[in-house]
Amino acid sequence: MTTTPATTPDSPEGQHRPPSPDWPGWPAETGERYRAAGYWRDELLGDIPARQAALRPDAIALVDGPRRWTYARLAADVAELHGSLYRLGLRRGDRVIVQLPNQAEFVLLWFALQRLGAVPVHALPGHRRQELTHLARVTGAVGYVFPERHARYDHRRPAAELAAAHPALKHTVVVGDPGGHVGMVPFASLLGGEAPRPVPAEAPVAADDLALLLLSGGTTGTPKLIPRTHQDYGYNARAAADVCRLGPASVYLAVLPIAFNFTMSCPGILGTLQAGGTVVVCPSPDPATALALVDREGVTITAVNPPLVPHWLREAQVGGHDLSSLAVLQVGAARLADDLARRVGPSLGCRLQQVFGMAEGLLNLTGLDDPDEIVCTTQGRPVSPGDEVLLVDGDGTPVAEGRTGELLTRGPYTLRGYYRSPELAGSHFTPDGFYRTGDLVRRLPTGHLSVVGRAKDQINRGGEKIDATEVEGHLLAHTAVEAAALVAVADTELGERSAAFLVCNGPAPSVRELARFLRDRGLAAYKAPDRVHEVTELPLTPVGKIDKNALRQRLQENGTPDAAGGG
Ligand code: OOB
Repeated sequence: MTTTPATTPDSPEGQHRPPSPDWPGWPAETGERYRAAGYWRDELLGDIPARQAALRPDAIALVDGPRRWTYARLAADVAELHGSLYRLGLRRGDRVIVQLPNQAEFVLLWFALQRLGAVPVHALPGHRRQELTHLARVTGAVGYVFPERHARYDHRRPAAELAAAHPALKHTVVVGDPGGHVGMVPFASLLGGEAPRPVPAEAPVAADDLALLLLSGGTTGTPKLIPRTHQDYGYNARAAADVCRLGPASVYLAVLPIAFNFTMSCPGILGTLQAGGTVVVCPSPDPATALALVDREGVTITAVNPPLVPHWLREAQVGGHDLSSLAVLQVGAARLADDLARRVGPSLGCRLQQVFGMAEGLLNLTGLDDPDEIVCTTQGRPVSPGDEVLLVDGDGTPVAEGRTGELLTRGPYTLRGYYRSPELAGSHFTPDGFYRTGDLVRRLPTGHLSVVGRAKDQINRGGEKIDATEVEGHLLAHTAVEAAALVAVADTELGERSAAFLVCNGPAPSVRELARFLRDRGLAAYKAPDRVHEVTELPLTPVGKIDKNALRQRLQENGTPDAAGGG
């Protein structure tokens, strides 16, 4: 089913596609296999609205507050926006950084970019100058679409500065008022203006084209970019929608940021629209807002991360919402505690579905008919029979059945290499194309996986991934800091928070001071350490690397280690 020995022939000869210098595709014969099995289809993501509009023009496709789109209107708006983007100067293959919160414009823009064959780069709402500069530099993006303001942050001046620093970034589009910034295009002007004019025919978009670039949580110091194609991403959404049994009556509430792979296609927005259902955009994960929308719109399925779960359960008890339409609550992006998992069904009157996924590809879901014990204690099993899963020890040797190992995977929607990062091939992939997830996992005889730990240098802060190396680099730029190590500390609310161990040449900076320092350096706020511990030296392993296990152990043993500075 999901196991195939690492020795499966999978020669890299005759790659099907690209061949692109920017990212490695699947080997040609593997691609043929995926096509023959029906995983990959000759379908384009940009055609989803029009395809559904032909089947059910008057069905509701998209809801954002009081605004509602039938499939016919969605297809028409996407076509119009496609034309406007073309006239603006965007072309097939162009990369466009999209940094929008949860609003209908994200969905309209995304499909219009797909129609054009342009490639959305999914920035996260919290990303700031550091991350955006990196994305602009690596992708050579020609466009940037952002909100006027989000979470009390005005994006317009930083956007203008980003564009000024990157001459390739010619098109800045603001959802809202440009506020006097010359050259900034208001999104509204791209819709509802003149009658749509046909876009001149160009080389058609192909199903094996690059369709989008997702961000990886990263462990290498800078965010890595994940290439996804029309055929693999479409399959990702379809396979997930099948497990969730989505259909035209399904109503999906998009609660987590749309830019997340989870919300976009697991099955999320794409899976729901491919099935002819309705997507309701939730502007915030606030439980009262979300559960009121479940009630008002008859939501049948939605997705959250573990820290939100207790808040949702409490709101369900006290908020007076009618949640009878809700059939499935997906929970994923970080480990859900078994005890909390057991409370979901009884409290919300719906089925829990655990989701263990990654922007790189492999998606595991518990089934709607799985026994409660499996649903509450495992993180699901791969959604595709084409997913290959291998658990290995530190030497790369497969572990015995039932033992914990690092999860390696390859399959019809799992990347074969990062975008423009050939130097990562050796460290993140096996020679025969398996992606090394860095997750420590146990497998049950049923194929269900249980996530028990992590081999990668990352903190999972309630689903938000923090690359320790990246943050340490910034901490070292502080004049008081001589050495720095960032590790995860267990937290009842978020699962994990970050703790910085600092060797300082004077008084250690406080948590607040570091947060300000990192913000001024243009780093996303969630990456700032939650705790700071001043130490006289960092423990080293026998080979001279910082011994993070020893640091984590100190945190576990006494909470405030060494000459602790505290938070
Ligand atoms: C999702 O995607 P990413 O790319 O932000 O993070 C992937 C990593 C995994 O490698 C694993 O370390 C962790 O997040 N993770 C989980 C988990 N789901 C993800 N760890 C424990 N339990 C789980 N249920 O996080 C993501 C992508 C698609 C769907 C859902 C989550």
